[in-house]
Amino acid sequence: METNLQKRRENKKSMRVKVISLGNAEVGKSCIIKRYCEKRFVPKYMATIGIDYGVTKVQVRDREMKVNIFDMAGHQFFYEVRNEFYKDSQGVILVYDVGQKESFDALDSWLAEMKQEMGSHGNMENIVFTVCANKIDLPKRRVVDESEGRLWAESRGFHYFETSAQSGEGIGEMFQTFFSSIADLCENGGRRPLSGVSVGFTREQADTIRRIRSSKDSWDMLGVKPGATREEVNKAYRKLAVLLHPDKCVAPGSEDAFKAVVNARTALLKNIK
Ligand SMILES: Nc1nc2c(ncn2[C@@H]2O[C@H](COP(=O)(O)OP(=O)(O)OP(=O)(O)O)[C@@H](O)[C@H]2O)c(=O)[nH]1
Ligand SMILES: [Mg+2]
Repeated sequence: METNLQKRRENKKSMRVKVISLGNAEVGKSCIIKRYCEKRFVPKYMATIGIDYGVTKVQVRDREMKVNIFDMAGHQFFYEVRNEFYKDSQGVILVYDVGQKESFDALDSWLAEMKQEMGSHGNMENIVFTVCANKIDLPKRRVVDESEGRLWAESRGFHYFETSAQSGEGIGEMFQTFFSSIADLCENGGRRPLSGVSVGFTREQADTIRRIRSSKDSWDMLGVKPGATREEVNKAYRKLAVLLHPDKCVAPGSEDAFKAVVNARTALLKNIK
């Protein structure tokens, strides 16, 4: 009894983490953070001068997390200011604009700059990276497609999200997954838990199974809004079914997750005309 109580108390302890944002100028780093923290979008471009700093509190499972966010300027000009802020980060939000190929191609050089500034003591392996393919609200100007971005991210063991700071799409999910992975990292003694690639399943599959386990209802499980159409439910179902089909997915728990998704879809379709 006492041990359980102690454990629960420990879990309630708050964590302090540091995250940074990286990516070319004007890709939307500040707007993504603003959308999450302030729930708003500013269309006018105001370049970040050096660094912007903010702090936010988030609840991850039963723990409170105090997140220090360092929003970096993308302009080359601010390199000198940026370089001191790479150290001691637990998480990195890498952003590119899906309408600007150069910003996608630049992701490698952002990683290289970070690695160089972290020096020999820093270990890039024990940091959670999430990639935001941003500005998906402008499909006509899109030049980097989802599979290209996802492959780049997931082959490195990074999360990948399609986002729009303008509409808010993908932002909540991105931060939720990001913070939950950082919590996993902290609980794992500061080491990134085994990446999906090396254990035969992708991070996305693992995250989806975790999300399905913790979903509050069938809508939530399929990731659609209450009141969604049959078509939307089927589309969401198909995406999850392909991802989690037991024939293709070897992640632990995929079979149960797959069954749960099938049941959720059946339950929802019963009540939609
Ligand atoms: N349509 C659209 N515009 C966006 C989106 N995100 C950002 N923008 C716009 O893109 C411009 C740049 O956004 P910022 O967030 O300031 O870009 P940044 O990456 O922080 O730029 P630096 O601070 O200079 O490195 C602004 O005009 C934003 O309004 C998005 O998802 N969709
Ligand atoms: Mg900015």
